[in-house]
Amino acid sequence: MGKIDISKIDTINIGIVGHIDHGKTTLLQRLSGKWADTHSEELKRGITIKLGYADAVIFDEDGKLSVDSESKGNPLRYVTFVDAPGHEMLMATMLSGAAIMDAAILVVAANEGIKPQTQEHLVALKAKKIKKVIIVQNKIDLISKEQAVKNYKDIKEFVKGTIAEDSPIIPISAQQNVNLDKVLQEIVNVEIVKPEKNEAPLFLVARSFDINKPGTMLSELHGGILGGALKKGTLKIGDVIEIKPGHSSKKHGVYEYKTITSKIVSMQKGNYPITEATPGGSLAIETELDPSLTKADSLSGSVASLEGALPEISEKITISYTLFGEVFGSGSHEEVAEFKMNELLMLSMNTTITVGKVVKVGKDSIELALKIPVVPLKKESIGIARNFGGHWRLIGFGEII
Ligand SMILES: Nc1nc2c(ncn2[C@@H]2O[C@H](COP(=O)(O)OP(=O)(O)OP(=O)(O)O)[C@@H](O)[C@H]2O)c(=O)[nH]1
Ligand SMILES: [Mg+2]
Repeated sequence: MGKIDISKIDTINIGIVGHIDHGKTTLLQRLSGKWADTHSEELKRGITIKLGYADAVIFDEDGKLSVDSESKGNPLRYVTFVDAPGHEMLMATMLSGAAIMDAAILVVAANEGIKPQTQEHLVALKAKKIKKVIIVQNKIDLISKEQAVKNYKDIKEFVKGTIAEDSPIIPISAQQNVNLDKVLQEIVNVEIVKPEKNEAPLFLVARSFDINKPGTMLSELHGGILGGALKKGTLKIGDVIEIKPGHSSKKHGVYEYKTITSKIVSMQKGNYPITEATPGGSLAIETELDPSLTKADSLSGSVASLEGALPEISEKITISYTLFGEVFGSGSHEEVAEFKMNELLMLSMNTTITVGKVVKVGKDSIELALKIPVVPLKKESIGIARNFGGHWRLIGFGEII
């Protein structure tokens, strides 16, 4: 990657969502030069299972946009693409990914049209309060001009009354590199929300790792790393942060959670070291923690802030809710029934997923007893899913009250 000063350009996370096989990972590969499906099961089955990540810098060379690392042009934006799985069983993973997206590209294969997860992912973006959606009609190399026009009209009809009503719709072929500069232009057009001053920081942990190679000398060991997105406020090197729910361990068959406190040793936006972080894009934080505490995503789903700023974790929450008119994920257009006492719901909150039992049904709110406790941040948006024959389908969204 060319030499750029990351503190001088905007950083943004762009999610790539949509129905299975519509070409999300291919598009990410074309935009970033990286193939995100790397897990053996993903390669074997040819589908995305885990969230994929890839970084790119968008350059402007005499009005032509590119992500060419050799570009002598002007760097405009540092983008981290977050690739979501389209498989209907992996909705929870998609929702956790949506928590760290600043904006999203909804991929619709023009030869197949609107499919169940096209719908479900679009409502998921709404549930996660993502305001900017770019729509691409992919695989136009496979269809005639008439079919492309028909697909465009279908998409226009589909987005009526949704968050994507005024979204740009760009015909592309990810595989044949058609119109990808127009996608870059729309990414550059996404408005960057400036952080409010003096707000307590809120960092969502999407990944956590141990970056040390086996056999590293003790004096050269790096502390545990947290990867994710800063949603609010600022963080600086030297800040003492608190991570909740934190470390989980099983005692006598019951999970216990312990808040973790540590100091920020270093930070990176993409591949660039920074000293102070503001929202927008992905952030990696090196802590003083023993890396065994952060290895293998053990802290993903936690949230971090300055010491004392987060509420206590809770196994009981009350949420206000809005139900969708129909169940989107299955394609059956079934109506969403009201909540019932004792039914189990899957909740997506920040980057975490928990299952809760409905213990009280009010007029506009429900009370839930959770299996995994959460940090009950007020006003944080929650995706609500119900089980239909073994599949969690998104049925609405809510907020902790
Ligand atoms: N003809 C054509 N094929 C494409 C295009 N984009 C992607 N494909 C093919 O479509 C298939 C699926 O592509 P992926 O990128 O893996 O799809 P995905 O949306 O990431 O799939 P999941 O992650 O499993 O939801 C692959 O065989 C791609 O080569 C395109 O523009 N034109
Ligand atoms: Mg994929």
